[in-house]
Amino acid sequence: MEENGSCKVSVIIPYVNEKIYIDDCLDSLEDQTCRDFEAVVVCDHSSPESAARLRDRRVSFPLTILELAGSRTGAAAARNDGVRRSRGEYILFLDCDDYLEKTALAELLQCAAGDAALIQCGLRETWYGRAVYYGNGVELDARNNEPVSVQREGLELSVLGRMIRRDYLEGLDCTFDESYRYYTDLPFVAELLAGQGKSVSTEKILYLKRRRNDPVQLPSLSQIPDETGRIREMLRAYRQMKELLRGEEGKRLDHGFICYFARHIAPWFVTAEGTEAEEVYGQFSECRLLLSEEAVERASSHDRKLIRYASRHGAVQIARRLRRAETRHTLAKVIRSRAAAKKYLYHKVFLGMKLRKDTIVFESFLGRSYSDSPRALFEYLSRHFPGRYKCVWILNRKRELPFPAKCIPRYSFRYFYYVARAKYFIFNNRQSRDFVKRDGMVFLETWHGTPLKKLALDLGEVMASAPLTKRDVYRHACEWDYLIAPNPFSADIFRRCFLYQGVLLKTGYPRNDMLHLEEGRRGRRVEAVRRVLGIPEDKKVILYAPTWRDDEYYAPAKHSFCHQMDFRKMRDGLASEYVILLRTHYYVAEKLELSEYSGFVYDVSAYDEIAELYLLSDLLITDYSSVFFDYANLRRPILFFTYDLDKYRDILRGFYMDMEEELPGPMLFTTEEIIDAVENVDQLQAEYQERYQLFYEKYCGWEDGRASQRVVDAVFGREQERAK
Ligand code: C2G
Repeated sequence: MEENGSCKVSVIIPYVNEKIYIDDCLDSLEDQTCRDFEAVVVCDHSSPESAARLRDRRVSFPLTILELAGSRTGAAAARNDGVRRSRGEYILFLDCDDYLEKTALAELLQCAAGDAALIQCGLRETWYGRAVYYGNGVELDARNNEPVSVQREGLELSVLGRMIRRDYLEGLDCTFDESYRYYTDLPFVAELLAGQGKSVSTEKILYLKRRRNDPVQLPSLSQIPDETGRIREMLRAYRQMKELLRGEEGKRLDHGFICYFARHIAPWFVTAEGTEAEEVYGQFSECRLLLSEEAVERASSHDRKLIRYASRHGAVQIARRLRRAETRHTLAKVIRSRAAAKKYLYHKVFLGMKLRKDTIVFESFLGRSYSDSPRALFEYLSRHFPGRYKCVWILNRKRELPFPAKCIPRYSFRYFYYVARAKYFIFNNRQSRDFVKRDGMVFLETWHGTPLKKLALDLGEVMASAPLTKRDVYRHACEWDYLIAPNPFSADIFRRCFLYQGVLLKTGYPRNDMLHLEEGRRGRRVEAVRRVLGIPEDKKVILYAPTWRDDEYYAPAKHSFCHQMDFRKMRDGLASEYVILLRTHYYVAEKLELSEYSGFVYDVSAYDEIAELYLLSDLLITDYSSVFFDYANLRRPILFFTYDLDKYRDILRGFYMDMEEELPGPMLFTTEEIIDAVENVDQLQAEYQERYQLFYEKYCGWEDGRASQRVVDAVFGREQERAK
């Protein structure tokens, strides 16, 4: 920075309330190899808390924080004020949720070579913040981390990743048009390009544009549900840009317009109504007159036909044409694919049939097992109200059930039939994407564990295969009528992490009723399980039940698992007294090769009911799985094999509790430590006795063996009352 306050680059950052992003943004400036810059953050009516977060930041570069005054708002106004109040020879706009590579400013300046007016770099879209993006042992999914070409096309002209020489900008008297909300960049960049200043670029990716994973609580402009507003602005921007751009830029613009029409405007007409549709069509017609015939000729056959049709017909006819095309397309799919045929029947036929008032559909762990709270509730209902309900179990592998029920595989024809027509649903995970909640349906979500690891909308980064999980979870939770909480801790978290509005059943978990059976019945059940699994009578049992890793997957809900327990050492140390039941998480698709340890390690991953394995085992080893909250009901020893604690806590998930303070057993990091702990388990039990008691009171206090009854009374009792 010079004496007079001028510097090479001014980085202008508009900011509203995105306090979770601003640290990464400013850290990336802190790390710049070029030090000759200033940052100007313009607060757009930020909340006091967000503004305070910003002001509390200590930085080693000149940082000016401005407030947008009066009623002016939006990125355009913030950027204009930022330019006015900054002093740099060059200007770079950085969104507050984005960040720069540490050599970005140095490389852009080098590229400028002193005389370029516009300097552009490569930009990459990523779902992740810096900690994840720069590694820390996490494999980033290429699909979720997309490079965007340097020369973005047509209507995608963005100011991001372009550095601008101030005297060029001022010479053109170019400012952002503050009447735009969504596409403020477009006319601005068009004006810069039309100014014919020397333009240079580097392919190198220096700008990281962060995609937002929480469109519910913190949507980006493109995620705000206002397609109409965006389309109207785009049509306005096109006309403005058309006056400015000629030659190659003009051609790209027209090409972009045709694509935008086919992808956004034409489909919008299908759901748009009345005068609004007519007005947009009017705007489109004006744009159409400006569009070059050459661009239309060059468009893809589909886009060319569509835009020509749209030139001669109104909004209603365009919508009709698209609907007909959609129907043809769907029917062609239905003929080719059974999956499409099932969905077609579901939407067009089954959903139109009457609800079956006595039918209950049960699903546990995505149809992968007959287990958990849905099983406990099914057995309770069948025992206490025999014949009262028609029960349907979604089960991918057929089994003999102890009470009458139809078994149907997930996504079979019958699945779609019952899911469309049943009145009641008892699921322990989320419903499928296709599920349509009809009036009169009652959805009881049991969920499947007290959360240790951060969940749903409480997550920071989403490391799982579906980056928009938060949006999906929220949509699903809006359809739940009842949700079970196993303890007060979970009740608080569930309300918040799902933004849940329905009835919260503070009952404890039906799945844990079994753990409170009286001694005799419990003993008989244990012996039966021991026989089925072939576990020798004279051996004590260790249940090892780890959870899944968000970043290790083949596909959604199909994860890999690379176990870190050295079974050879475990066998050498413990086989005379113990056997191990290895139970992988239901998301793990891998079949582990364990033949070498036969007679010592038993793979019980396919066994339906983990609670029966709890009963059989003498001690539990887990990592971050919720299994230990349930196991604690038995007051037996628990060890935590947390070999990847730092990564799991800081990158993959984060936790709701301080594990060092609260866990009812020790955290262990190597196989040797586990063997040692097992050998001294009685001593450990004594050491952890007090903590275990506190843990038990806090997390198991509602469990007394009668949760199923409480849930059935609350849900079915209430629904019967309503029906009267
Ligand atoms: N589970 C199992 N075997 C494992 C791990 C889990 O049978 N090896 C079952 C248990 O019933 C457990 C449930 O799956 O309670 C949930 O497993 P978690 O490991 O806790 O992971 P997740 O499915 O991500 O659920 O609120 C709880 C969270 O949602 C965690």
